[in-house]
Amino acid sequence: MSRKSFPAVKNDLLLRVCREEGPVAETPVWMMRQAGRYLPEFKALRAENEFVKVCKDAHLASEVTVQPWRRFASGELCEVARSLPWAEVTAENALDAVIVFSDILTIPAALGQTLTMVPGKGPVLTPAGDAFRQVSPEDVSRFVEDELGYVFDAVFASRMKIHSAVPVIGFSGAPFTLFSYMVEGGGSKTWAAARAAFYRRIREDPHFLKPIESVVAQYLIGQYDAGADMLQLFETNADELPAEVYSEFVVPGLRRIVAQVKQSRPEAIVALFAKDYRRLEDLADFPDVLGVGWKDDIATVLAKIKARGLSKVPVLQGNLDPAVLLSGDLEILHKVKELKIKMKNEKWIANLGHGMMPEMNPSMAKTFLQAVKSSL
Ligand code: 1CP
Repeated sequence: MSRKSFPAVKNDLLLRVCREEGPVAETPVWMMRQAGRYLPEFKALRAENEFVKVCKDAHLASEVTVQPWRRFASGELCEVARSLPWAEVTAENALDAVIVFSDILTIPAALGQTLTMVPGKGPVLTPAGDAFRQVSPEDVSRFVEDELGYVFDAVFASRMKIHSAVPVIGFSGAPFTLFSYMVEGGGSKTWAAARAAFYRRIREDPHFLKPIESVVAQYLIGQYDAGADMLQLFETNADELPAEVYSEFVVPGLRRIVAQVKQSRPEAIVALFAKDYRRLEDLADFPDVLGVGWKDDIATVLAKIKARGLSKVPVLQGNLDPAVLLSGDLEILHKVKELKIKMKNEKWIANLGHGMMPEMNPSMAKTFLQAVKSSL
């Protein structure tokens, strides 16, 4: 298989920051969980359509993917920015990427667990048990194409819908986070069952996650081929294991996934978001982009990475506390300014340190985007 050919991305700021050697004057920006949850147009679409149906229908999924771009593509000034003499909006397009509407739980679903979205609770998977599908190495490509091809269709439809105006970001859950959800059957406060199962499994076979790794790598490659230029690995549960366990038993798999994707698709940009991992600097030598969660100080993370003396420092992405968006426009402007000072002349993709929340509104997102794009 190979990649379809596409018209070049028009606003390629995000790609340039990742690919070019030197600094790029402007800062690209997007928001984790920008599609869905808080947007009224998403809520309206969801009221009519079940979550899994939206994921599986390329028309609906691409519709949700491009909703934030439709809203934020024009560089209108937000009220607060307009009233401040030191805030001058310099860019026309506020939002520099769209992320495909899907979920990390598509892989557990493909492996045989039934996924349902329970209102007020979140995603629920039927128990993994013995029904767990084992995919042998020679079957991975076919399996991913058959079971997850609908995500590739959603990526392709999204890119077509916006005529390659901005890059489309594809994503996957990383193996440990997927394993946690598969064991628990959904989200968990403590993740104790997931950790317990993980300890048992690595004792039997330290490489037990390898079959999931191959699926993840192939899944990312498929999204790249369908039109996603950046691919993000979400390791939301990186901090749910002791750091030394994570480092010994999980990080090598992340390295293998990134290596496999980069080897077969050198132009693909790979981002890793290992949320709150205490040794983030140890991950700096393999992804193109390294996400920084909101609990970390991005300047400290950068200093620790630089102290490693690597030949190439990854682009950092993040890390505004999403709660800042709930604290008012002035606070958003102050905090974004602080971040800009920390990341001045550094390679940086402005983003939140985790996702948008359902209780947020579009005006908060807009203030954040305009604050990044203004000359604050
Ligand atoms: O911008 C976007 O929303 C893009 C699509 C997207 C992404 C990147 C969705 C749609 N989910 C995800 C990733 C995802 N899903 C992660 C990793 C990143 C993160 O930490 O946010 C995780 C852990 C999930 C699992 C998940 N899906 C949860 C968390 C449950 C828990 O208790 O831990 C929830 C609530 C969902 C549902 C979901 N996924 C996406 C949307 C829009 C929703 C809301 C559900 C709805 O519409 O009813």
